[in-house]
Amino acid sequence: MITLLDYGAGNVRSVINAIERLGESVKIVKSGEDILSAQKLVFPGVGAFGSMMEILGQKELIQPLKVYIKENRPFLGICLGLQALFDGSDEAPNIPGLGFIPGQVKRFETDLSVPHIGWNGIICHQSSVLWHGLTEQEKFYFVHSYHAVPDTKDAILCTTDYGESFTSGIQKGNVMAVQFHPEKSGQTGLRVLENFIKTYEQPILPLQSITKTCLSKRIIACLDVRANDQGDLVVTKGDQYDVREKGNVRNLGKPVELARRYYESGADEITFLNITGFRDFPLEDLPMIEVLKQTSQNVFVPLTIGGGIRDYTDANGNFYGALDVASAYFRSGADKISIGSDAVDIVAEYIQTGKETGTSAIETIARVYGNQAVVISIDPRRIYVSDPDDVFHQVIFTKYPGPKGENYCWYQCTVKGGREGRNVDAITLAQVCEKLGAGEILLNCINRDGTNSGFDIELIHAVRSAVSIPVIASSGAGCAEHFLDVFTQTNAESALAAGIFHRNEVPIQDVKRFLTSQVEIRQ
Ligand code: 1PR
Repeated sequence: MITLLDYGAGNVRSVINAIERLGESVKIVKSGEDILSAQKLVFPGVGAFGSMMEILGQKELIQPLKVYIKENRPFLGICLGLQALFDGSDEAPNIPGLGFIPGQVKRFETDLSVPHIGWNGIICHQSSVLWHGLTEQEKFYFVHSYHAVPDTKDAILCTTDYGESFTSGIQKGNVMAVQFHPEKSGQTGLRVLENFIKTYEQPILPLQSITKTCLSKRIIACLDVRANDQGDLVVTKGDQYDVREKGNVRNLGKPVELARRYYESGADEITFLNITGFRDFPLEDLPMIEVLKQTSQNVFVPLTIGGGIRDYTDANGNFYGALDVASAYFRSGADKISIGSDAVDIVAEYIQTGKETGTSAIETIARVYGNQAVVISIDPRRIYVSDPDDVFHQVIFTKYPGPKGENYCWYQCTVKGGREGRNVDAITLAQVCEKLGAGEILLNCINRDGTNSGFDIELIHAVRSAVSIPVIASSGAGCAEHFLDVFTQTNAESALAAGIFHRNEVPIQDVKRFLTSQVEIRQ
């Protein structure tokens, strides 16, 4: 029996699913007594340090946790569950941590994008039961903006490089904690969890073979999901966002099955877009929540879900905030949510008033679940101009002139799946969303979507250069070479494709095989 400390933020469903997959049952902590009577305690933390410590305090769990840890009983902290062991965090300067390891949690200071999102390696410094079956070549999934800085080196279990070398694991006796997410790190992560759950005789140290770790570029499979005309939830795919062929919604498979296939084929992440979410409110459109729940039982890489995340009042006058929708998605197994149409309206209002309201979907969700959990999905379309001064938008010079020979274009943001344009450009949208607390940009391009003609490198380069959060390049992938193009010609951290994966034209393994030795990739 594993006792799990769920203080109410983020995706503990994945941790429960992973532990149950390993054949163990899970007991959720309801009171301090449950901590004190635990045989093995797992503490997955997500969100922000300050709110985590406050909630632990309100629930009177801090003292029992301190007692449990001091007694050197088996403990595995994950992500914020590692940071909590320290004296405090720069993220919430006046709120003390558990003070078990002397040191402070600090924000990354690097030119690289922050949050540090994706698959990175570890260099082991201590023997541990956690390392059974590992070779030190493995990659784990990280997602965080802050990292722990211990005062002394004795508790450092492993380190990882991201601009600087940082502590990615600590161990003091039976108290262990990792900054990465084992429950989201595929088979390798499950092995680490299993090593904690099952007691091995001796701690071991993997063969030391690497001296530096490197963040991989991520390959993401995207599933656009909607009900077809028969009412079945299907994965569909548009051609420049038109998902109908001869009047019918294209049906490329079942969402749960396809997601599982992509996980098994090596997808680094899976994204679901509920593409009719703008009209079918997700809390009334429960099949999508069910898809997420079922997927997270079998898929142990990060899941993002988008569609319909906005404030909503139903026919009976009941109000639901965007945070309620996001919370339902997180509880069902999502690690990140993506906001499309609502982000455009939020930014349009911001441009008019110049003020942050503190109440937008981006701000409210980021406050509770952390910036890394908020992705902005942009659906831009090219608008050509002859002279950059013709419009107030951020304009780029293009190598591919418009129909009248125009040498410039801006990228108009659209809402409702490209049905309506707004007077906001994609570069400004990305910048404002970063300012409001978004942690990542999913950058589609209507002109390229479903065309197999390659990513819009000009758009991706322009947006990635304008923000310091990670960018997912999307739309237009037609062959493995297109992934190499986007990774070598822009600084995008990841690339997403749909059509070529769904139709099995270019399987994920082929993309990865092609990129190996040219780009850092998770094998
Ligand atoms: O506006 O917050 O409700 O979110 C709706 C979400 O649904 C948005 O993220 C929006 O991008 C998406 N969406 C809405 N309509 C469509 C459509 O296709 N008719 N899909 C749609 C957008 C774009 C990508 C696609 C890539 C790669 N799909 O997700 O997967 O372009 O495709 P490719 O590799 O085949 O070229 P809200």
